[in-house]
Amino acid sequence: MSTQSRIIAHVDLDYFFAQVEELLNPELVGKPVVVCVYSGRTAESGVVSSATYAARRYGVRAGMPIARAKKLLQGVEAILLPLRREVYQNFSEKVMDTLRREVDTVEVESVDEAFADGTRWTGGDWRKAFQLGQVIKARVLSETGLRCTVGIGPNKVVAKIASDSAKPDGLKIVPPSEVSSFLKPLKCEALPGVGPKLAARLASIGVKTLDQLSALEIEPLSQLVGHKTAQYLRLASRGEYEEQVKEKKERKQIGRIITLKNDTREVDEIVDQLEEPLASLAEAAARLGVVARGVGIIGITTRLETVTRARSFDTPLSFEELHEIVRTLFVSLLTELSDVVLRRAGVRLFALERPTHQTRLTAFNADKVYELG
Ligand code: DCP
Ligand code: CA
Ligand code: CA
Repeated sequence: MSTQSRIIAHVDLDYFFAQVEELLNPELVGKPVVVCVYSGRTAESGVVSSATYAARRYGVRAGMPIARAKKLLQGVEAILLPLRREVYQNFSEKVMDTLRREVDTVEVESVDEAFADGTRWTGGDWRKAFQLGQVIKARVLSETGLRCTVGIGPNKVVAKIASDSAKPDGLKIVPPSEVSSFLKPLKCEALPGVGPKLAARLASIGVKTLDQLSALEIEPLSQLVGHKTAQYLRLASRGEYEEQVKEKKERKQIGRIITLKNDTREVDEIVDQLEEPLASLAEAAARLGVVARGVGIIGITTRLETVTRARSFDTPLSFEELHEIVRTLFVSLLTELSDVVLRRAGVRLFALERPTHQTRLTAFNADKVYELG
């Protein structure tokens, strides 16, 4: 199949972190909700991570200091929430799995974005592109409760710009015949990878739109921004930057850590409390479609020191084996460190790999994952 006929979708979750908070607490719907990363230095220090559209109406934006957001929202009934990364990560993984069930190749771009190659799904027929977008949006909504915006184009750059242009809850199709007219009027910043600095540099030679950028000769552009960037800008501004949608490398490890009910060095007590985190890890591994050949433990002592032990094996471990190894590791750790009392304890799985003969994630379920391969 020629590169011209690819049909690529870019999926971007709407006001992602804030939308998850809304989803988990329906009372927040429609209100100005601001998810904040508190740096912990003072009660107010930190930045805005994500804001609902109701909050954006007052000028609140991601990356803005919390104090500034508070000022903008003075007198408004706004809700500021601390970031819960694990919660959003879980939703993110659910969304990615939903996409993987629908199309062949999914490239996770960030916690709230992915490219999906819909060439096979549509049979390369642009008349089916809209339907693809609708199906993606409907599946993501029904399986996770989240709304997203989908952009579809003949390559990743066009698809990404299309979704940016259609937020929120949008669907924008840019077939090959419309690429040029879609891109031309846009500002240079619309291109992925063009930030304020690069845009300012381009503006210094009078280049503000993609139309102007695409008309520029490669030589003066290279002198201004360097050869590599110039080549990207030239192709991307014409909608001709082709890069395959590729599944990224697996996550290297996954882990869970808990604060123990009370400080202890009793192995039974510790392992009992790690039961649930271990099960949740097994589930996460299942969701990722991987098995683990390595397991490690971590302890934070009452003196706030970190102590760890780990073992790896030649073959993937069953859930029972994991359990056993975790216990053994804690026994040896606490025997060796006879004066240590633990405040927190955790488990991590590493050497994650896809089991052989297993191509579809949907074929896994949490109970069986460690028996495969
Ligand atoms: N994020 C962050 N800090 C930033 C930008 C983003 O912590 N400066 C996080 C929070 C966002 C998530 O990444 O929810 C995704 O980033 P987006 O830029 O896609 O922003 P949103 O999803 O929040 O909004 P939009 O609806 O505009 O996509
Ligand atoms: Ca995004
Ligand atoms: Ca987003």
